Amino acid sequence: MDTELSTFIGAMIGTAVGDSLGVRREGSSAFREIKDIAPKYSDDTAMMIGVAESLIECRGFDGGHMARTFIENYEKEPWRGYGAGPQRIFKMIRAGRKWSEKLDRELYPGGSYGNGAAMRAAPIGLFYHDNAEKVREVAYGSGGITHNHALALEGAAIIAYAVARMAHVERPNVRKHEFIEELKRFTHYDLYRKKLGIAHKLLDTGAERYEVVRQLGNGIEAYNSVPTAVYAFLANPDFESSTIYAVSLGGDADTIGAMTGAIAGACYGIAEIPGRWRVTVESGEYIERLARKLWEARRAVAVG
Ligand code: F2R
Ligand code: MG
Repeated sequence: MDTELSTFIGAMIGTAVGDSLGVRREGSSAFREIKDIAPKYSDDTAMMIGVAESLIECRGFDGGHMARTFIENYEKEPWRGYGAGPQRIFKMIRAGRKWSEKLDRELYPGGSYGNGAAMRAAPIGLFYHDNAEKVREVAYGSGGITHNHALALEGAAIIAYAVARMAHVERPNVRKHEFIEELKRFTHYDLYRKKLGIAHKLLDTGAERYEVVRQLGNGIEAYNSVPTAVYAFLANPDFESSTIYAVSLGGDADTIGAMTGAIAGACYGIAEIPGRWRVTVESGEYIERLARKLWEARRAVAVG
């Protein structure tokens, strides 16, 4: 299989697998490894699918279209466990408000800093993988439909950029320290730079799980989960161990699992995702087809 195509499918199936591995552990405080995925993915994957569907149909980012896609998908399956903010925002838009009004700022001071923009960002990194500024611009545009706190948007940009970079590394030999330094250079925010620096140090010390959670976090806030996902990816040698480890940290396990799965899936490619997960993940065939369409759409835009 074409390496780039394998990256696209790996990142999107990786999101769904990480999410499905963690979804039964979301909110747990115990450190426990689990190896079986749940039969259903959650809002993390549903919204990642929405991002991909819209990028494919519009051959790039269109905020109005992406917002409509999110809403239509939510209305078909409102039981997926969506965050409180997005659910209210979708209803506000249905009632006539504009998607671009930064509606989360009416719900949370300064907007939402939840990780809902980051958890769905993988297709953006894939589609724009050769253009870091476009990755940031579209991560912010897509994130801003539901999240306008600077740290939520930056978290989305970091996940999208991490996925994007995986299309350019000679896998599976990611140079961990260079990669984390690259993310530190990419981010515009001191808090992320600081946390990525902590992740760098933890990589060197081989820290216990409680220490990773104490220093990086495992919460629903983007800044308490995005650096943790980067760490979970870098601290483990393959897709399987990265995602099992991510989920074993507890807390917002499905979302840390989804983000880790996106980066690890992009890095190692679809062939390295264990078959037992690849064949049982919900809507796996649809997600693989979508990843292929996203890859084709990117090639058409790049060529045209
Ligand atoms: N919704 C969940 N989990 C809840 C349980 C689901 C259950 N299993 C079920 O089936 O119902 N998980 C999903 O939501 C997270 C992503 O959330 P998102 O999209 O960021 O939502 P929101 O509402 O924007 O933010 C989440 C919470 O963060 C706090 N918060 C955000 N900004 C804040 C601010 N400025 N000030 C204070 N608090 C702020 C609030 O508590 C929000 O509710 C993922 O985990 C996904 O899996
Ligand atoms: Mg979650």
